[in-house]
Amino acid sequence: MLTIWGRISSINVRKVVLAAQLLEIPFERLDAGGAFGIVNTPAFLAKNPNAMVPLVEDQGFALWESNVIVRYLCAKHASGSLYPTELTARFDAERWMDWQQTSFNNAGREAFIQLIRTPPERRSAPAIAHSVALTTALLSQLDEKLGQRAFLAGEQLTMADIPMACEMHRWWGLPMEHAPYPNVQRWYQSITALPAARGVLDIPLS
Ligand SMILES: N[C@@H](CCC(=O)N[C@@H](CS)C(=O)NCC(=O)O)C(=O)O
Repeated sequence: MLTIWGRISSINVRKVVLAAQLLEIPFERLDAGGAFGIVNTPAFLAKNPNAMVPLVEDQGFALWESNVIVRYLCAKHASGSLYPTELTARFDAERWMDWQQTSFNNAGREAFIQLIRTPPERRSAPAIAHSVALTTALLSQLDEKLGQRAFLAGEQLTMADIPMACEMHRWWGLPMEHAPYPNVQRWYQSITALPAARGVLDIPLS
């Protein structure tokens, strides 16, 4: 059985849990990271020297890096569907996964840290405003793309949608005004309606 180490309060852990639930593969999730510790134990570090979650172990194969884990699980269990096999379709999906991790996540992280993990009296309004401005530009791009296709990499759900759905769960969970992005909202609702989204996209941020 697949073992997933990581606290569910981590967006990167949620990606892996969402992937496993979409793939309907049996798994156990063990809390680790943050207040749960464990990540600095020798046993954990031997499997992930970065001392971070998520970490998965699949039949003795230990793997870290959330988007890589999503790719691995989809390639193993849903080749030709969640993991597109035609080359341009696959890299269309890959592109959105990297965009989530290197562009969108970087833009929105500070607003999340400030609004969820920083006490109100220590929050920086300029830092929040900067993060929101950076993210707003990316949301416009995302909304335009999702006005042209049902899912990020075409008309079918693929691995590309998994990290971005978790990202939008985090963004829309921030206690602030949110501008409407109708195409992103339509796409997101189509994913949150799936039974696989339970326990992942319906939990409060912490
Ligand atoms: N690039 C890594 C980043 C992993 C990461 O930043 N994990 C955070 C939680 S989101 C972590 O482990 N922080 C330390 C901790 O929780 O103890 C990935 O996508 O898996």
